Amino acid sequence: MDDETQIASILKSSSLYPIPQSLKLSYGTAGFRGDASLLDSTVYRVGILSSLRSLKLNSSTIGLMITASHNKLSDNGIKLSDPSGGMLSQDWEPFADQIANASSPQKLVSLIREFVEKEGIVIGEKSGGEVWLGRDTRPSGERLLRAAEIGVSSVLGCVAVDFGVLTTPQLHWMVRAKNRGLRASESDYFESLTASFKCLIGLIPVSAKNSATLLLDGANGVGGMKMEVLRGFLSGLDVEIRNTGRDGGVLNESVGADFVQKEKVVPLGFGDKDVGVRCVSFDGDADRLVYFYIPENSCGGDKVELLDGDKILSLFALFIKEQLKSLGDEGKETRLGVVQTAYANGASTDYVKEMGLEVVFAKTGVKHLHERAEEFDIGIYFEANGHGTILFSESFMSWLVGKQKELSEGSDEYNAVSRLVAVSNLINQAVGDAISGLLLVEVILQHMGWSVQKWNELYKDLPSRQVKVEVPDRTAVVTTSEETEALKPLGIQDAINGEIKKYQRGRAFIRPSGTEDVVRVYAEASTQEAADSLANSVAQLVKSFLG
Ligand code: 16G
Ligand code: MG
Repeated sequence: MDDETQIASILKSSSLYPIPQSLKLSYGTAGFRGDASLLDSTVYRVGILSSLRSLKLNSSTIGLMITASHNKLSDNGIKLSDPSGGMLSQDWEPFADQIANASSPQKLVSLIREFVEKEGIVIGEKSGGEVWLGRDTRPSGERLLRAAEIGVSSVLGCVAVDFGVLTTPQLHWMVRAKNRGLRASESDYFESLTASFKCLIGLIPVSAKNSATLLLDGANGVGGMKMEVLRGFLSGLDVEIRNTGRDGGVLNESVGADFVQKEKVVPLGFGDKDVGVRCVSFDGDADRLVYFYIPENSCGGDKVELLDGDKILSLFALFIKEQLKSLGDEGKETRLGVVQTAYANGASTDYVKEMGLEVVFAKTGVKHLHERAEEFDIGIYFEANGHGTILFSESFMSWLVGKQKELSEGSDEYNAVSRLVAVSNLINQAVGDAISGLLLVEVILQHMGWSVQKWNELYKDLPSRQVKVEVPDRTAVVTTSEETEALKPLGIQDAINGEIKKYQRGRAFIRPSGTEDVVRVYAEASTQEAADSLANSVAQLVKSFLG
């Protein structure tokens, strides 16, 4: 990159976005996050990176989303979508770290020059790079999006397209569709979801439909707002939307999927009047969902029965397995697999294994689960916290579509194939999507004729406890790739094993957080007291080995 015009363009625009003193950012598990007032230079620089990524990949479209998900309102962040709709390829993360932290415009230019040369990226007025931008409802979003636009267009031949307020999964879906040459606008997203939902509802065999109202907690964010739009197109789903952000509530404050899943208590706006009703919570950028209900015997308390990502995964696995069963021997040959993390409740893993499914474990973080799920014909992945989706391989899809043409309409086999095709269109295969996940849960519950309570009975969660421990250096903890065992500090795993042995159905692990400066401890056992006690002893071990 010797072109004077290009260098001048970056030097000029980067002087508009000086890096705040002592800012030290790391790309983290899913992009940069921090206090919104400090992020202008980061967003601008990631804009440049997105353009380079587009140019590297034959000018495919890249997505850049401004969001800090479930974090507080005053934070913000960036998530990137590769052309496939998945997360930015991990081999570009170190470059993201480097340019985000470059101390001056000159340093920035020299890092970019070096990288462009190494990657063989060709920059030119006519290169046609394109980056699609979206943001959540945070007030800082508009300003930061502008910084991203300037970053994108400071690379010659690259343009930014602003799609305004979107959920993170909408942007990923749109980017995926665009790069596949399909219709890719927000209304295409709504149309695609509506059509496949309608198709699945039409394929429900008997009228055992469970038509009771669903209550949605929108976390005062973008998800509730988009569900309101979608609701206008849908029939067959009665949903009441609360915490839309218009009624004075604050984004993610005592509301939303992260709050409900971690605290296991009712979000604001829900209470005694909702006992027994099926409820669902989205997180701030609507890429996570968990279900819950307030139990009969809650006696005015605020505890909820939680149906987390593991339970959603189990429901999806059951439904898909049922369809494959209708396909006889060919269905049996289909490789249906499940991907979980070490956080998956042991009872859910037992449940899917008993169903005869292959279960593999991946490191925490969507990008890791997604990668493993691609190994199957149909791969279902979920984190307990509600991030997850279903992937259908290209070869399986072409087999399925061929099969649909061969079969006679209305037969059991035909219906099963049609359901699978519709699921592949309904579920957002780019990334976990609270809206599309909700629609699939709802259609399966109607298909089964199940209430939320009946669904909850699929298995009973083992009691578990999570704690975090602040240590001087969390990177001293190194784990195996599945995060189930600690390799460092030496000796800690033996000590943890010694504790686990003391408990019936005991299981515990430690891992360094990818988003906070802490070591996380997870424990489960046959009773809550035992899980608490195991978690505490392991936390003590962490303190003594690392303190
Ligand atoms: C990020 C990840 C999430 C993971 C969490 C773990 C994405 C989109 N998000 O939020 O999947 O569960 O980090 O956080 O990948 P931790 O490392 O602090 O425990
Ligand atoms: Mg999120």
